Amino acid sequence: MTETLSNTYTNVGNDIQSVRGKYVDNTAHLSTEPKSLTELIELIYQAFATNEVNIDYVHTIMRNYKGNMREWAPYLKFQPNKYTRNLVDAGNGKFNLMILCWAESQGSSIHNHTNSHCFMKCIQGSMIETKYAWPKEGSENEEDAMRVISRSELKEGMVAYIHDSIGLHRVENPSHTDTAVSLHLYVPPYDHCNVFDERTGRTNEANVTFYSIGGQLTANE
Ligand code: CSS
Ligand code: FE2
Repeated sequence: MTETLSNTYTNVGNDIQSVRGKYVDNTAHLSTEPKSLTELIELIYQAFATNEVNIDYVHTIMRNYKGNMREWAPYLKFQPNKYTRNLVDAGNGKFNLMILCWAESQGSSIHNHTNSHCFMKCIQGSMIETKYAWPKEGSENEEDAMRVISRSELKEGMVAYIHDSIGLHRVENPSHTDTAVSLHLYVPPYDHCNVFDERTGRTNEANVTFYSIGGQLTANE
């Protein structure tokens, strides 16, 4: 499988460039080296003190954050039937930081991000991200409704970025023997998205829920 993958994220810069709006550098005074999860969260809050989203800065601190199992432990909750979404910080309504736990072979459906900026860092294991173009409306030919744009391996420590203006994606833990864990930052938060049928491109709205919040299981458990 690995031969078919482009195993670097050299296109991240271009992706970000393509969605960057008015650029206001309100982050020049901030550290770019968060030394703990708490410090990462503090820096994200400071970065969003105004309404401008400096996505380059956010990408930098997500990339530079190393972290360790001890600080992730409260959010590491796996389920046999579906990957779990575990809220770390609700970001005062401006962002959501969460840890997603992927048991062996688990993956998402193809989905969009409701106009949110999505940063995803693989913090344990390795993942595959397949990006798709939005399906053409009224396409006659169902068979090629969902066109793959790229397929990349996200190795431990790497950060991916997507936004609806780039396309859709599916994220998977390709390992049959190992779990994977990822740290996600969504700016702004969203509570529903669209999921797409790979064969037909047909779409349905889906609510997104948390398996745990602040380390406590929710009613969705
Ligand atoms: N967007 C998916 C995970 S892949 S980025 C989710 O929030 O569940
Ligand atoms: Fe996603």
